[in-house]
Amino acid sequence: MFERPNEGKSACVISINFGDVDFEESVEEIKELVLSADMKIVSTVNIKKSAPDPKYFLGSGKAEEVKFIIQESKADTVIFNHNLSPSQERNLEKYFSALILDRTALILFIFAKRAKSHEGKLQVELAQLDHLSARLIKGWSHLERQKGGIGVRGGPGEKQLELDRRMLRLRIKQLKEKLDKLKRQRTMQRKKRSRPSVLNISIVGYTNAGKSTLFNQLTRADTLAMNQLFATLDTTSRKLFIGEGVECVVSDTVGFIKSLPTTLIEAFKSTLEESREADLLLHVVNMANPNHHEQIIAVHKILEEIKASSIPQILVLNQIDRLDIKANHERDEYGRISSIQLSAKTGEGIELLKEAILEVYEVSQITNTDKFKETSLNNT
Ligand SMILES: Nc1nc2c(ncn2[C@@H]2O[C@H](COP(=O)(O)OP(=O)(O)OP(=O)(O)O)[C@@H](O)[C@H]2O)c(=O)[nH]1
Ligand SMILES: [Mg+2]
Repeated sequence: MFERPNEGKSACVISINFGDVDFEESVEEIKELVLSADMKIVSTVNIKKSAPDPKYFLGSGKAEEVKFIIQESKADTVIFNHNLSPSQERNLEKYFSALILDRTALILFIFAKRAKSHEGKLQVELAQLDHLSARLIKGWSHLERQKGGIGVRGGPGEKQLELDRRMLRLRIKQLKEKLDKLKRQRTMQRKKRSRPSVLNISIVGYTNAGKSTLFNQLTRADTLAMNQLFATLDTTSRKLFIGEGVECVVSDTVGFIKSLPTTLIEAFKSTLEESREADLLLHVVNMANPNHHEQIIAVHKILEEIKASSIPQILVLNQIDRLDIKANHERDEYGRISSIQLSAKTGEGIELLKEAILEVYEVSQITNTDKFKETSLNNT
């Protein structure tokens, strides 16, 4: 429902260092996000500050300097590498006379561009409306700006605002109902498909880590793999046979990112929760990224949020070809393969990964037999 006024637009990107240890990496990440949104970066501003300013986030003195930079560089969109409150966003928009996008809005925008499936589109719309509803207050209405959106004309008077809010609530309710129905259908399909002899594998990890490349390498599929954040939005599944005809279903999923907006986690819950049903998670990490430890932590956090953290996990330390490291694996204290260093691109180490999957399969068969016994006992 959002217009796409930002495509090909000129952006000024602002990052504020509040003493964060990973500031430089976060500056790189926001740049990649902006480029993934197909915008041009015409100026960047990095500022040090001890705490955010309630009115302009960056303080009024700095705001004046930045205003000058925005005008000089002819930026029409200002992107903050942070999340802003609705009032800060409104104040900045007035002061800079430019479109303001905070981190969440930017990620939402990229998701909106990528969503292809019916469900994906509904999920993005729900997240956008959720983000919008917090911003729908007197004197400033997003709906007013987004002509062609919900179709509001005229100023944001009280009556109009109440109408906007009511329309939003109604649409949000509709979307939730539709998504619930799709979720039920999906659960039923999954139940029909799922057999204890099949190992369900979900590939998870930080965005751009190489999940789709690994998926293609494992299943010889042709899923879009690009040097772009959030290239994959819809879950794709494929069969894979390893060893003596052991059947696996491998799923490629949406990438995670540090402080993934909660509106998105909520909206994408059913897609994200698919991973919760997996027997095994392949957690793909881009080892060549200097910030990969942080990314591992961010992924663990999200896995916890979607209650998938207790599923067996193999850490796939990917992109070894960029580091001149040989394929290798490590075992945990129980002798299980816990991590594998490989290259999804060249295929080096893929065989090791398949062996590890087979090991997990054998263990899962023992557990399934136990489960089967339990259900039989319960049924008698
Ligand atoms: N050199 C090298 N590049 C890799 C490797 N794996 C992935 N890449 C590259 O990294 C980029 C991202 O790969 P994808 O497979 O799209 O990553 P993803 O995790 O699916 O990303 P999203 O779907 O956007 O979250 C692409 O340009 C790949 O070619 C690898 O092992 N070595
Ligand atoms: Mg992908």
